[in-house]
Amino acid sequence: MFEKILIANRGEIALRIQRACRELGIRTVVVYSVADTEAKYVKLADESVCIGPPPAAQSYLNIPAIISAAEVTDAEAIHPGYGFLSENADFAEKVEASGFVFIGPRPENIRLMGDKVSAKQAMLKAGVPCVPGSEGALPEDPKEVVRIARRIGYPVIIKAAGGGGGRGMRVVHTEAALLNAVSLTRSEAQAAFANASVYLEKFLENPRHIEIQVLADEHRNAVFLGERDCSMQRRHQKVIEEAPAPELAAKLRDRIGERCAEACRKIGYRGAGTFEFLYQDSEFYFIEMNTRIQVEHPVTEMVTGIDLVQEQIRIAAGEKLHLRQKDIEIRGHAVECRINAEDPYRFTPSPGRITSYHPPGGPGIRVDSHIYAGYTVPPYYDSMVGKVIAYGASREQAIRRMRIALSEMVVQGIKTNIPLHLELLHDSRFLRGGTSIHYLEQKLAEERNKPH
Ligand code: MV4
Repeated sequence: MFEKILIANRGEIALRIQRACRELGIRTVVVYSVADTEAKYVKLADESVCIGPPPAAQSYLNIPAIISAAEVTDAEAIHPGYGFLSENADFAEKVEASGFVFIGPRPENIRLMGDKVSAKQAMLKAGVPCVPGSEGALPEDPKEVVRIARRIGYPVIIKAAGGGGGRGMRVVHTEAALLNAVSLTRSEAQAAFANASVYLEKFLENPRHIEIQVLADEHRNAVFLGERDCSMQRRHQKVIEEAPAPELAAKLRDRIGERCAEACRKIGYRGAGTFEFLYQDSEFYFIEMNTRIQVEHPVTEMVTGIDLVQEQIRIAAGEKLHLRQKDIEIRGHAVECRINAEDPYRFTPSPGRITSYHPPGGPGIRVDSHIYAGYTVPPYYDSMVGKVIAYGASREQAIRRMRIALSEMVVQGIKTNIPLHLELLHDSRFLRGGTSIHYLEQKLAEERNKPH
């Protein structure tokens, strides 16, 4: 096992990784920007290295500075967390070329999944069901493009190969609008991702977002750890996640989960990973694979009892998976609310000093957050300041516990989205479960139009 790991991230996930390291008896180095100098998790780490000024491009995305920090502190491995450099194949490659272990998949696999066209081709070949669409990237010939869209049937969605997570997409309802939309998406993709390659898919009108968590070691062993339902989102930012997905038959979960685990074995995947699916009319359609630990990993940890970050570290150290599929059981239900420093209805960021803080607690409540009274939320990064996770024997119990937790929770000095969460936790459609990816935006639009 490693003796020292460098954490190339900030905020709640930097603290979460530190806790995993401490439990494994590993010393930690945290890198931080000038804006995070006063953060408590920086002081809690065994060592810390300032790597640059507040803008992420000069600090948390500064590859040479991070690798130098690993060199001067004699760290053996680098955990990238989520966001920042976590899915940057060049970073993973440079980390390994400098003699450190990258806690994540092989660079080739990160690259394969970063290009959504090659990801989909690899998954089709590995037996994972995908959204019907073009076979690979669209050709230049407009007649061919029209033919492909006709075969798929309207509405179709154009997606950039270099996009993902909702960036670089356009829905087309008629043939008349197709070619102009393709050329617009191509130029936007060229500008945003330096890759004009685009592909077509059937547009699914009312799906849910359900994702499968996997773990794989470098000896071609792979398991799946059930699913998460992340349909409650606004502008591609998840708001509430839960595990298991409401109303999903265990048989369907096991069937798709086994396909994902088998795909990992086939491509030689290593580490933690997430297969993202759209789920509609009892069918799963693969859209993307994430090659990092995700924000919402705690709901999976709560229902499986498995520490995903510790597993990532063990896998990176070359250990064989000690988990077998038959030993992985989904027990109870977990819900996660992302707590953002923002106006709860206008969604504008609300950085600043937290003047008072009372975190919730009690049975089944987990708080993953780095904040404290007196902490200043910097304006330079994502507005998420933590997550509250509620576990219960049933979905109803988890939701009841979450309501109590958030009604106890006090964060003063900044605005947070806690009031929005409390409203959603009483929403009859949410309580029924199984709402689509469009539900929250529709609900917010209706509320805006209501006279007050
Ligand atoms: C889709 C889709 C409907 N049909 N693909 C958005 C994020 C990116 N991961 C893929 N996305 C979508 N792809 C087809 N063929 C609808 C979305 C989508 C979405 C997906 C997951 C979660 C939230 C979403 C919000 C809007 C659109």
